Amino acid sequence: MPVIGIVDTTFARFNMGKAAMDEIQKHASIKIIRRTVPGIKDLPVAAKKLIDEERCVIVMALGMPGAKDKDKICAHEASTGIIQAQLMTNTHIIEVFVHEDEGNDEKELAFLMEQRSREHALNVVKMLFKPEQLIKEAGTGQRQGYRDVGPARV
Ligand code: RDL
Ligand code: RDL
Ligand code: RDL
Repeated sequence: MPVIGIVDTTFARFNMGKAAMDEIQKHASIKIIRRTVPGIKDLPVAAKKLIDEERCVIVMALGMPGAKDKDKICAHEASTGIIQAQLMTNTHIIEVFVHEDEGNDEKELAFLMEQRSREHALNVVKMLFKPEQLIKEAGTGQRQGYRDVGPARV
């Protein structure tokens, strides 16, 4: 039976890991190993350890880049690290980032963080168990958190 890994951060202003775990458990009875690290730059190695040491077949890396310029740089660095960890392990690490300034207020931010975590958790379930469902959704303008934008029309 495959194991799914989840890593989130204490920096984030919403419990993203909890939402992701809850969503996965609604759709699949599967073992989940969860880790929490301080911030997004700590996600790549935590995800890699879940793959190398805990044999996770896919990992979700969840976090919240802050609103300042230095946070955006930090997010880019974290993203690059997450991609590197994927290439080193030949394993998907689904990056779930919600930028603090994506929400117009705290309520919208919390909504977005919960919704994006849950929708990417569903993507993980599909990648593992229903890859043909993702092929059906190809080119349909899916978004996570926001409303889907749909296909471009001619
Ligand atoms: O390794 C310890 C920290 O450096 C690490 O946790 C960083 O990811 C923390 N951090 C920053 O240093 C920063 O400037 C974070 C952000 N910005 C950020 O926007 N979001 C984070 N961490 O999750
Ligand atoms: O690993 C899950 C997602 O992080 C990954 O699928 C990203 O490529 C999704 N994504 C963004 O997070 C983003 O900020 C995409 C875009 N922008 C984009 O412009 N086009 C995409 N994905 O195809
Ligand atoms: O078009 C509006 C948004 O889709 C766009 O601003 C995205 O870049 C927002 N976004 C992120 O910034 C991100 O880090 C998204 C994701 N991750 C994501 O995983 N899925 C999204 N948007 O739909």
